[in-house]
Amino acid sequence: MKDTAPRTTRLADYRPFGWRVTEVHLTFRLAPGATRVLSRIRFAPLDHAPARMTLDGEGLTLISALIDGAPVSPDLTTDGLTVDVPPAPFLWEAEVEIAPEGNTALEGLYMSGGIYCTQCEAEGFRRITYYPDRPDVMAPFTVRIESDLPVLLSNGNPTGSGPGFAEWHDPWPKPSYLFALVAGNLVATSASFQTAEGRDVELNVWVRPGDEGRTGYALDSLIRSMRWDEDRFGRVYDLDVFNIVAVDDFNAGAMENKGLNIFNSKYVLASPETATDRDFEGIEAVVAHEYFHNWTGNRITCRDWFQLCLKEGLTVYRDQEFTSDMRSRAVKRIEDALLLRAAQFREDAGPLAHPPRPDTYVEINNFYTVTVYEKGAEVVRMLASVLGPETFATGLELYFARHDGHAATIEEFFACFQEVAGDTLDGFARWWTEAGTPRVTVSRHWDGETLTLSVRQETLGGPRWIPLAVGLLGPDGEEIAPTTLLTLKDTEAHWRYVPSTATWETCSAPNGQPKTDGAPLPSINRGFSAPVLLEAGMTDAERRLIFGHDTDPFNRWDAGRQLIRAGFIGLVTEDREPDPETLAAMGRAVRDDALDPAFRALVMGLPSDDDIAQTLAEAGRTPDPDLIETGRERLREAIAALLAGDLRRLYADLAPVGPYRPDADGAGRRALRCAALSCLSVVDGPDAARALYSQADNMTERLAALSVLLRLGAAEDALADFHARWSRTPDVLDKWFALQVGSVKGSRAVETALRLTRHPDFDWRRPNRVRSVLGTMLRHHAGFHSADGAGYKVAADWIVRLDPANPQLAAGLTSPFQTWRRYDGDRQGMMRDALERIASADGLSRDTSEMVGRILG
Ligand code: 0A1
Ligand code: ZN
Repeated sequence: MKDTAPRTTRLADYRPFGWRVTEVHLTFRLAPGATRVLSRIRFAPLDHAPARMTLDGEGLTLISALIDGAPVSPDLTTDGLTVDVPPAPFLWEAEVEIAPEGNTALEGLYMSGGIYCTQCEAEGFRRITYYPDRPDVMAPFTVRIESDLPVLLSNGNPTGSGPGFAEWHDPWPKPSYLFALVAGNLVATSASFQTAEGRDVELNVWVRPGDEGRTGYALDSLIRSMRWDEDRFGRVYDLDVFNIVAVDDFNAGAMENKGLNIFNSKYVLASPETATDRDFEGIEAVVAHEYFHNWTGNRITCRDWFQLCLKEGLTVYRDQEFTSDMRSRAVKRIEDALLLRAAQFREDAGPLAHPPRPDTYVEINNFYTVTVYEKGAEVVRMLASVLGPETFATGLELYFARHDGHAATIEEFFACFQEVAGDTLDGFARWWTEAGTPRVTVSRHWDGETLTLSVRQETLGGPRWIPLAVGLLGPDGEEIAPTTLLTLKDTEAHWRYVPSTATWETCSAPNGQPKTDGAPLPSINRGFSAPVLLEAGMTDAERRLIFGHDTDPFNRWDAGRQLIRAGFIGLVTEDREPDPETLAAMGRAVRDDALDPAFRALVMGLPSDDDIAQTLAEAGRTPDPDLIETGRERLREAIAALLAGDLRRLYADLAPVGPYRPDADGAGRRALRCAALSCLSVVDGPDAARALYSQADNMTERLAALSVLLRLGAAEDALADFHARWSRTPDVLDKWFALQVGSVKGSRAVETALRLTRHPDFDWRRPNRVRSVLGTMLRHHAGFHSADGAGYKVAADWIVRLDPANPQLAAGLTSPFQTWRRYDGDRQGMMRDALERIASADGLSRDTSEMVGRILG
């Protein structure tokens, strides 16, 4: 049983465990309904060890317990046990029984399609056996698995196997959240990799028989990640094998268990026919992310869960760098900024706001957030830019050397950089400890000769270091000052540009009457150097200059987006026609063959409905989801009308020239071609999409075509065809479900989702399927917020229904409610009712009740 009482864990209460664990030996006798787990664990008391020891344990049936060979009778509680222990090193032995088959929460040991697998982060190991289930207790593990299944895997290196058993030993001390076990009928695609230290490593990607033809890209991504981490960060792999296993039922994307990464099959299985370009990019990034955790997370782990961003922020930073090196750095930066602004800024602006390193939590599973991951990565990226690449690299080396084999804190990480920089870097650390997105205002003063920038920050919890990359453009858009990093350290600072030395120097506040003639134009926050809300007071003409000419691709894209967003808002709030000059500028970029097609596709991407709603809310207005949805259609029509000729030409010119390859160039061309198709369909109807659907040799184009057909209400045949082809391929069928909900108008999204929950292929026990249908509905702005409240009702019904089976899944579905205070009184009332109904459900999990409680405020 879950403890439903809200029990808050506080960073300030951290105390080390009283014992060291010197050895862990586990034996698993696998059976679906009654698995026996035998543990032999050696504990050695530390100075402060009390006379009684507490171990975590949830849902375990204790069969026997011994200390130094003598039976003991621990006191059992709902979340563990306590037992008297000797004041000297001792051996704890326990036998427990668990039922993996009935484990629908997918934490601990569970079964997915006949495969035994584990998920122990954050606190799943306590559902496997009694243990100090906390990341600062690190120990070497030896595991014996007894089962007739053909493939039996655990962490570390294989040390023996025979009929009905296999043994594994992991020499690297690790916390229990990195424990893993897999057993099943699986097949591997394998390769060998020689490390820079000369170690031969066997690499395996394990999948269900029949899926082995779709493992090549994951394996190749792994090999590239291993080489890259050696080359770029000097990190070398440290075991004889590295196993990846794909399972269909998984709450998250993947998990970095030492030497045995377990993946949601969505991030492993791919072929041109089944996976989109986005899927390929996601697989490459997630494989890399999990692999990079071997050093940032596993060799050096977190002291406690408050330090989660120590491993996640740093590892996301590393995987972003990997993708930037494998693909286009500019495009990756834009994609990351899009995600950050859409999801993290939203989180920071509402009731779920928390710092990358929070200081309290009720359920740690609720803190695997965009703030911890993506903002955590931004903080590392800013640290790298503030210090410069060499000092950053030296600090990171020191961190690896000093903390290898330990459980560290953000302070310890930061201290390494302060030490090599010889500076206290005061004010930088607030990025980790304070919530909220800083608002930065820049004003300009030109006296006819000198340009002065005055920069101010509005920040919660005191000023932070804000690194702004700045360049200057001349009147024709030519670059007259290269990118320079200006780091704002106080609430306000002034810099003036000195052309003779091409440098910026700090100065006092400018005075005198400003002039306008001949003033250079600053391009501020290039490359999104700081994750802030920037108000630079630019005119549309200045934005067009940056959009057309800046040397910084991020700011070019961003200026274009600001123009489009302004037009979108004007359309929604004042029924203003889109500005023809903006559309013309967009047309010039889309036509410009000198620009990367992927970049041009991003230029064509309109801000999301939620983005527009957020902008309106920030301006003190109440967003109307229907008006926003219609506004988007009108904007698309205007673009289509103006650019139809160009788009038709682009669509033809970008037709594939060879067989599909999932690389960045090909993906960019397809992204632009599909964007052109989608826009053109507004004026040309469904014919081109129909043709593409039937001719495409890849899922990217097929899915894009299907989405257009759905939007035009002309998808019946294509939908049936798609289902017939893929009904037995779960990861592809998920796309079929998601697209139907995501591609229809808001008024129909809810009824479509509801209808699909009754489809024979809908299975509410499968997280990916639930997220395809209900997750998509919740993210459909006009659908979820439909005026009759149907979206809220369906969401609440399903959250209440899913919660007892899978609390993590249910809790995750509550997050779209976080913006409820933005909307009109009727909608607010209906959302509050829905949230209160969830809150009052009998036996609601800690996961969901914490989320709902925080959202309601
Ligand atoms: N550490 C993994 C993600 C992960 C987190 C939590 C989970 O269950 C609560 C599962 C996986 C990563 O960063 O990839
Ligand atoms: Zn991670």
